[in-house]
Amino acid sequence: MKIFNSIVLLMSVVIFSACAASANPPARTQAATATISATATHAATRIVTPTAQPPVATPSQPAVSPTPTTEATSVPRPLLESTQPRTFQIALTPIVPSGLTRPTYLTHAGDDRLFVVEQPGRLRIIQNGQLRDQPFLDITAQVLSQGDEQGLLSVAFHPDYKANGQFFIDYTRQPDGATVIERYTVSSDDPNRADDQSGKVILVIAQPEANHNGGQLQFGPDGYLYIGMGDGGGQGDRHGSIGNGQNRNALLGKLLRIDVTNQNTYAIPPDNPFGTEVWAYGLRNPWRFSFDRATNDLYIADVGQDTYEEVDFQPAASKGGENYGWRIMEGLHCYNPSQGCDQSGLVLPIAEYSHAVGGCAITGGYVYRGLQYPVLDGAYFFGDYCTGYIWSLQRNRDQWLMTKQLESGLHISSFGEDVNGEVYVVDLDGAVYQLVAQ
Ligand SMILES: [Ca+2]
Repeated sequence: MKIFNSIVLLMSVVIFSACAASANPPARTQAATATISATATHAATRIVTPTAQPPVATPSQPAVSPTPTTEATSVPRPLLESTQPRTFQIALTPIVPSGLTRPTYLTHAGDDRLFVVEQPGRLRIIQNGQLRDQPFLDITAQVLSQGDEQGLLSVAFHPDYKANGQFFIDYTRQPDGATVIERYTVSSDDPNRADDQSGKVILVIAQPEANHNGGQLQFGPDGYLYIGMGDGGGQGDRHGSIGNGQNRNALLGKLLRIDVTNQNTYAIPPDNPFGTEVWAYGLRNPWRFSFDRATNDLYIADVGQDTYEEVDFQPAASKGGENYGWRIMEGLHCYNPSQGCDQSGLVLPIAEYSHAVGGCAITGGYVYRGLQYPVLDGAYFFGDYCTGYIWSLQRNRDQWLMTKQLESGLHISSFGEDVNGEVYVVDLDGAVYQLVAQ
């Protein structure tokens, strides 16, 4: 049993990272049922400006402290005294402390239930704090979930779900691992059961390798379905002469935007920037992205290659077409070529952290817009899969303040929101926590 546990831990450490060789699994010091909390200090908060900068050498960093401290991103920036971040302390309160099988995502359907995605191919419901035994949907037979990054990866309920009962899932299929976007409908007589015969495949995208499948679905404030697609996998976006990220004719390495309302499959919105499904490009593996429900701004967490993890930002007024840089750049640094890369036209991240100080694979989260903790309002929370660190990003005009809030020790596979905007943390080891202010 002990050996088995070790194997599971080793396997789970490399999930979602194509480059986890240098990552060390975090020590699990918290009991699963205990509230995870820490005191964060903010004196060292630094500011990341979104302007393009030439590559900057990373200063040597001290060993990661076992106690949470506020930490700058890896690129040294001047500390701007005039900007004051809101200070707060967060903690994680267990909602479902165990019992989920490799949960990869959490969302809601416009009511008080939480829907949790299990990677092997099930959707589960948490209702009144209890995990229902009966899955909402079970499609394990058609899901390929062998590679660490394969499986059922997310679900998005249609904005008009109450009327049409439609939801959309993103998974890698049997037997070839291609990405499938499929529509299902709730059963006519049970709100806690999907009609498992209602599946309608609307989009299939071939995957050349097992990793970098993206997997996030979100309906935007415009009612269109946004789909995060990884670059197809392997090291360094090696497929094609310029990789997939920079190839605007490929659907890999992109944020896609399609119209699925009143469609048999889908239509391309007339205002997409290139006349195709592509909304934005130059992404490596945008495993998680989200819209700020108050401002409609878009936050994309793009998993890095060997060294840097990044958060990309798209203002609500964007018309699409952004090039977020991969594989020309990894974070704020040239990648291909490794020096002197042409950064013209690229949209650089608003924040990054290095593997040396932060982890191995970024997990994007949400801007807090809930009701319970007004002090958190407007802060974007995200984490790292390998270390379990959780950071906040707060905007002050054109400056972004990144603060490490918590060392959770969890394998953070995702964040999620409920209907009221409260934020949750999903632990791949089988638990769901609510993010709270202390
Ligand atoms: Ca980038």
